[in-house]
Amino acid sequence: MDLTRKLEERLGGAIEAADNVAVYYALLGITKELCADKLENAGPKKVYYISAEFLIGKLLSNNLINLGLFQEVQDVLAAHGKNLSEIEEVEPEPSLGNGGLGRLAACFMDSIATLGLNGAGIGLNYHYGLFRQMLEGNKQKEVKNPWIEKESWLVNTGIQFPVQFRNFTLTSRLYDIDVPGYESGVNKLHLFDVDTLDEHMVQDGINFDKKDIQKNLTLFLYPDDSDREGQLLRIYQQYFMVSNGAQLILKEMDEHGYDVHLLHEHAVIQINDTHPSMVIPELIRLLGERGIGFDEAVEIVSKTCAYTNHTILAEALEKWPLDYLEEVVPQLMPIIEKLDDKVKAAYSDPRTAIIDHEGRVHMANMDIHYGFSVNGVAALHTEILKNSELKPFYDIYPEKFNNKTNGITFRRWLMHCDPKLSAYITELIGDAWKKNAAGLEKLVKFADDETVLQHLLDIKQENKQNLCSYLKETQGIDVSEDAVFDIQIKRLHEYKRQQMNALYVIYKYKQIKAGHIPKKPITIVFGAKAAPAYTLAKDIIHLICCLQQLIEQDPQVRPHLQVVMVENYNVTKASKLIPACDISEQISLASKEASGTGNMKFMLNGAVTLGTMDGANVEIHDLVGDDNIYIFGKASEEVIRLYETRGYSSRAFYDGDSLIEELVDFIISKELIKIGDPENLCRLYKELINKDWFMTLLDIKEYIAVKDRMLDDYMDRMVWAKKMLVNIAKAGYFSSDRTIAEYNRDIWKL
Ligand code: 26V
Repeated sequence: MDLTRKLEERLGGAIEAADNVAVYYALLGITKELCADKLENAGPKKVYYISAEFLIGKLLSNNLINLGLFQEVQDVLAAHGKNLSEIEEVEPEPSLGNGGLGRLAACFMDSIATLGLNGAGIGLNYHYGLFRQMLEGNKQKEVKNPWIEKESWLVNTGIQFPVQFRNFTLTSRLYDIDVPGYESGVNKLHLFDVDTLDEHMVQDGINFDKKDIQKNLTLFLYPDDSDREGQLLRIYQQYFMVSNGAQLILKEMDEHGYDVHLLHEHAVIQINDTHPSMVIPELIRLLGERGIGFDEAVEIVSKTCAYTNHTILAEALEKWPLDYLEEVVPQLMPIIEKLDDKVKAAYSDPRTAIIDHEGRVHMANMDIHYGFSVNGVAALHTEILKNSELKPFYDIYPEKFNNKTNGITFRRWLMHCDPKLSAYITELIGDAWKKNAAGLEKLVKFADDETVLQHLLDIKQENKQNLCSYLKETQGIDVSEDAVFDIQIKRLHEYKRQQMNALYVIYKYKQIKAGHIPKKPITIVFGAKAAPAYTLAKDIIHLICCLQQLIEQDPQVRPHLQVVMVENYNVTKASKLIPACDISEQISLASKEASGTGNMKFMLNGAVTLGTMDGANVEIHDLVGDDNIYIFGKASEEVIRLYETRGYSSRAFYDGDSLIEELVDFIISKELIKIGDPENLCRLYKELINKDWFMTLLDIKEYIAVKDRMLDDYMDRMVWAKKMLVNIAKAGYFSSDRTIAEYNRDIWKL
C-alpha cells in the first residue's frame, strides 16, 4: 500500500503542510477503509457478547497494530515531520464503560477477532458515555464526555428495528465499529442508537430530563440511578439493547437460512453481568411470535444463553421491582412470571426464586435457571460463588458452574502502551509471544542476567520520565522522576479501599514530620471516578485531594512524599500510568474484588503487586511465588466469617490501637480542615470509626508494615529488577487470548 499517496490524497496536499487534526482524520478514514476490506471472521456458529459496556478506548493505534501497519504509519509520518503519538492525542476517547467490566468486554472483542472466531459485540451507543471527571476545589465534578464527531469509528449500517415499550415504539439505528484481530480477520461491535436523541437535553453538567425517553435513551451510560426515574431509564436502556440484539440475531439466522428451532447450534449469547438479562424473556417472546410454543422456546433459549457473574456485592446485583418492569415492558411480564412459576414448582428454596416475596425480579437468578453456563471471573471468585453466594444454585446445577479467569489484550496493554519494553522482550526471546503469550516464560532464563535486569530498570525510568512530562502537560503537575511510583487506579469504591492507601499517606506524612525520612522519595498516584450519587466515594476523593494539597504546600515533606490525584482517569491515562509503575496497589477487602484486571496490566509491565488474597491476585501469587509479590491482610474465609458473625467492629480497632486512632483522627485535624470541607471530612471520619463496612482498619497495620518492607526491598535494584522480570515472564497466563480460548473450549464451542 502506498501510504504516503493515500494520506496526501485525503489531505489534498503534502503531509508536512497538514496539522495533526487533519492527519488524524486522514488516518481514521484510511484505517476504516482497510478494516472494511478485510475478511470477516465466519463459521457455522457465532458468539454474541451482549454487554451494556464496551470500554474500547482510543482505537487508532490499536487498529494499526492489529492490521500490521503501525510501524509503517509511524515511519511515514516521521519522514514527514509528524509524530503518531501526538496525532493520537486528537482522537477523543469514548467512555462507554464504568471500569473493569467494560474494559474486559473490549479486550474480549480484540481476542475473539484475533483468534479468528465468528463473533460480535452487542451494546449501546452512548453519546456522552459515562462522564468526564473534573477536579475543582478538591472535589469531583461531572461533565458530559462527547466523543462522536462528524467522522468517527462508527459506521451507519442502515439497519433498524422497532422496539416496543408500554406507551410508544422506538425505532433503533445500528452503528458498527470494526474490530480487526491481530493479524487476523475482522469482527463487528454493534452499537444501537435512536435517531430521535436530543443532545440539547443536557444543559449543565450531566443533568437532563430523565423522563423523555425518546430523546434521552442513549445520552449517558447508567445515569444516576439513585432515584426512580434513573432506574426506569436504565430498564428502558437494557430492554432496548436486548430487544435489538435478539432481533439482530434472529435476522442473521434467517439470512443464513438456519432453522430457529436449532438456534443453539448457530448462536451462543454470552450475557455480560445482569444488564442484558432481559434477552432471555425477550427471545422467548420473539420465538413465540414465530409460532414456537412456550416450553420449546424456553428450552431453545436455555441452550443458547450463558451468564457471566462479575461481582458478589449484594448491592450490585440487579433486582428490578415488578411494577417498574410492568411500566416499561409489560409484554415481558407474563413470560417472566411463567419462568418464575416453573422455578417455584420445581424448587422450594425461596433463595432461588426469580420473583421474591417483595415483588422484585432477581435478574441473576433468571440467568442461572435459564442459561446453560454460569461463570465467575477468577478462581477464588468462582469458588465463592459456588460455596456461598450462589450455593443454593450450585447445589441444583453443579454442571453449569465454571471459572474463566479474566485476561487483558497484550496488543494494547504491552505492545502499544510500552513499546520499549515490548521491543526489548522481542530482542531477548523473539516475537512468538505476540501470538502465544505463554511464550513470555522464556524470559525466566534471564532472571540473574544483570545486563538484562539493568535494561528493565532503564526502561522503567524512561517510562517514568514520559509520565512526568504527560502529567505536566495535561494537569500542570510537577512530579519528580526520581521516586518510587506507587499507583492505585480503578473506580472509587469503599471495597477497593483507596481510603486505606490514604491512611498510609497520613502515616508517611507524620513519619516525615517526626524526622523519619524515607530512603527514597515516594509518589503515590491515585486515579478514580466516583459514581455521581456515591457520597462516601466522593468524600474519599476529597480526602486524597486535600492530602495532595497539604503535602504540596509543605516544604519539609514534599521532597520525600507526593500525592497525585490524576483527573478523569480513563483508558488513555491507564496506558500512560501503567508502564511507569513500580508498586501496583491491589488492596481490596479479600472476597470483594471478583478478579481485577488492572493487576494483570501492571504485572505485565513490570510492576510488583502489593495486594490482598483477592480476585486474580491469588492467581498472580500462585504464578510468581512469595518472593515476587507482597501479600497482606485477612483471607477471604476469615472476612466472610466476620460478615456472617457480625464479628468486625471498627470502633474496637480504633479504640484499641493508638496508631490507628492517630491516623484516623488526622482526617479531621486542623491541618486538613483548613484545606478541605469539614462536612466531607467529618462524614468520612465518622464512617471509618462507626461502620467501616469494608474493614479498612482490620488490615491497615499489616498494610503499612508490608508496604514499608516493600519500599526497603526496592532499594536493592537488582533484587527488585528480578521481581519485575519474573512478573513479566509469568504474565502470559493473563492474556485475554487464553481466556477467550477457554470460553470457546468450554462454553461457546464455535
Ligand atoms: C457495581 C455497583 C453498582 C452499584 C453500587 C455498587 C457497585 C459495586 C460494584 C459494581 C460492579 C459491577 C460489576 C463489575 O463491574 N465487576 C467487575 O468486573 C471486572 C471484570 O470481570 C472484574 O475484574 C472486577 O473485579 C469486578 O469488580
